[in-house]
Amino acid sequence: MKIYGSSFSPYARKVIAYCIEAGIDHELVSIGLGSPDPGFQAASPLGKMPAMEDDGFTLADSSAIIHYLEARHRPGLIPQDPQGLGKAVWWDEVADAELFGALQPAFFNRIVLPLFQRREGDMAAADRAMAGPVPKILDWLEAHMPEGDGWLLGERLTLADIAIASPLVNLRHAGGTLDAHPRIAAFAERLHARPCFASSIAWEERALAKIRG
Ligand SMILES: N[C@@H](CCC(=O)N[C@@H](CS)C(=O)NCC(=O)O)C(=O)O
Repeated sequence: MKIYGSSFSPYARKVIAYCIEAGIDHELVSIGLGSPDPGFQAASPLGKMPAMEDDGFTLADSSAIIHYLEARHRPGLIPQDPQGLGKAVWWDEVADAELFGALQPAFFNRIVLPLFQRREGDMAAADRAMAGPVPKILDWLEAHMPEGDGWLLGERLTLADIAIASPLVNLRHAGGTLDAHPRIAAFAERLHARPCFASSIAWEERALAKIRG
């Protein structure tokens, strides 16, 4: 199976981490935003990453891809009981829309524009995001973190944990800290140390250091 995307994308990173946790063989075809790669263009009707191709079947959108893979391989990373399933979908949406939604202006203007596209970022927009929407969603998340070594949906790691952990990597890249959110910090440290995130984070940090010179 091919995954088209960049591990800097929280959505692509989520799919890659899911595949590693699930033990699903995959090849990352590394592309940039709006890539003309014909395989990516064929797999992603709206030109957004990630997209995938699996035995000739193409699909875009991180959540759609993960639900397809869960149905195809049954690794058990998404609960199948109605309530567990509903909660997993909900946490995935919180991660994609609320957490990364709040953070996106900071990541885009501090990292994507200046470092990847060599264009000036809107630092005021980045600072506004980091001063308002980001702490607001982090405050909420802090109050809903699992106790101790627990997981968001109970006793085992699920898509919910992978989905929330992924944009927390972008927070780190964008210069955000979790000093005021110790429970999220402990969760992030635990999740980001897992092989499913650790190697991509190390690669991303090396790439950023190289670009920054
Ligand atoms: N809901 C989509 C969001 C995908 C998305 O917005 N990806 C961004 C990169 S992080 C993208 O490709 N943006 C390019 C564009 O909007 O044209 C998913 O979960 O995959």
